[in-house]
Amino acid sequence: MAKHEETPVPCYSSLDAVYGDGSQLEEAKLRFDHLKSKFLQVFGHPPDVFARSPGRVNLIGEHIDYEGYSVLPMAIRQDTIIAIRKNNAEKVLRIANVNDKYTQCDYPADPNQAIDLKNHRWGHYFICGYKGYYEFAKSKGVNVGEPVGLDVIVDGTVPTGSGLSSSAAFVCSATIAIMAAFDVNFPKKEIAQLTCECERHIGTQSGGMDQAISVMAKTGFAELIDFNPIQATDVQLPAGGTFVLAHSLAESQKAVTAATNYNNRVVECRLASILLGIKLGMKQQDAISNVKTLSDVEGLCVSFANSHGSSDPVIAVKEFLKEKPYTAEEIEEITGESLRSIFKNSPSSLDVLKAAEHYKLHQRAAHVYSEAKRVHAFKDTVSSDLSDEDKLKKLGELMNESHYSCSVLYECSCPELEELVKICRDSDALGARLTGAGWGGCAVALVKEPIVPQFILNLKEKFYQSRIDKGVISKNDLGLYVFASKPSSGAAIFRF
Ligand code: NG1
Ligand code: MG
Repeated sequence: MAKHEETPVPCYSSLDAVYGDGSQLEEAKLRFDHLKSKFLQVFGHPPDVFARSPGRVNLIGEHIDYEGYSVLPMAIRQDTIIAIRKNNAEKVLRIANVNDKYTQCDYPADPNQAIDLKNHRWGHYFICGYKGYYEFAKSKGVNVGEPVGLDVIVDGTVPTGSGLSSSAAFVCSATIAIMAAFDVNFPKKEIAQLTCECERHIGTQSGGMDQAISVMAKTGFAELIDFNPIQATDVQLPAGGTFVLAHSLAESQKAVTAATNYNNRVVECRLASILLGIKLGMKQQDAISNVKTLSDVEGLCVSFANSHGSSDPVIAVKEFLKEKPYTAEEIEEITGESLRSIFKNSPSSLDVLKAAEHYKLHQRAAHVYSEAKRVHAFKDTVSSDLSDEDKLKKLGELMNESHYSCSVLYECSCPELEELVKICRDSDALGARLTGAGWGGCAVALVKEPIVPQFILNLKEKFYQSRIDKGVISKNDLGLYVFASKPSSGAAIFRF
């Protein structure tokens, strides 16, 4: 039997294969019916095919996917569904949304178009998938023919800016819908790779976690995702624990703040790895040309640690990267080359250099290496012969350590997340941490199953009530901001 990730995205003729047979199925039926009737209303003909791809919660392994390290997310039930149909009459991509907040975006049917990053629009994420499809199909020798128009309607239930990857759910769903409209399909792991690359057209230098889990998830399992090449290993979580997601209500607009937040950290990691490479004996030019990520120099760091009786790469970080932030000049003195020249081929990195005052290389590298270890400790704990109770306790501790590292070393938390994580712990969570990129968005807490209702009530009382009183959110929407989540299934195509 072919491995799960080698098989193409499944195509179903009914919704129950993905949405089960309970209340979720009823809800899904209503959404798909609404999508269909809205399509008819907007475009005057019915859609041809549908696609869906879910959001995700990352359980552990934050800000390390783009450094080449494994992460451990699970898909959530919230997803992006898309209805699509080719339109041979006009060479236009018409992208509408069931939510009036998102007005229709039209783009030319041109796979080579540039995305206008200075004017961010929601439809840009669809264009990422559109460009990605063509780039990939051409590389596979598919005869793509002349571009045609596409009529598209989108319905997303993953809250935006919440660290639950609404963006990847949209990009993956778009890519798969486009493929289905053109009657082609590829192995899931290739789609995971192509969607990871094409989401970068939006201007963030993301890793591949979100797209990989969105495309490859399986009901009932979290997945250990490895990169280079992308691979997914099922992780069966211990019984008796539930992951509760809670929104800090601070929205992180990653596409807009990339230069100071997300891409800044990618640049800092690159600089940290180049400096480590040089300090550990590489020639300046070799390090600059060949070292892209901290995982590229881990071997050197570990050899150094070994010579000091340890295998922990953080020992090398402590020895060779000073704790005080580096100025650009200090780094240039070590590399022998200007930062502008090192990053000359990456416009989004040049934006980072313009905005940065200094670079905290020690802290960023210490986070990445220690977080990579925690992912494996998490996986090893799950498969150990500890009792379920002891496993859950240990997983909670690892989540707490991960949060500390994100907050203190990587500085990707925010006051609202700190408050929320503290309330989760005070409400007897086994562990709690920010999830996703951070700077806002959600926290994830591991909670013993029997106390989940009381836990959620506590959060309502201690975190959300004051925000309801101030009119920040409505009481009726609370279920959208705090909920328990089970590992859900990955991307799918529907032809009814
Ligand atoms: P979110 O939380 O969806 O913005 C981002 C990146 C991931 C990963 C995490 C941090 C994208 C599409 N996703 O996720 O690849 O780096 O941050 O662990 O940029
Ligand atoms: Mg995202």
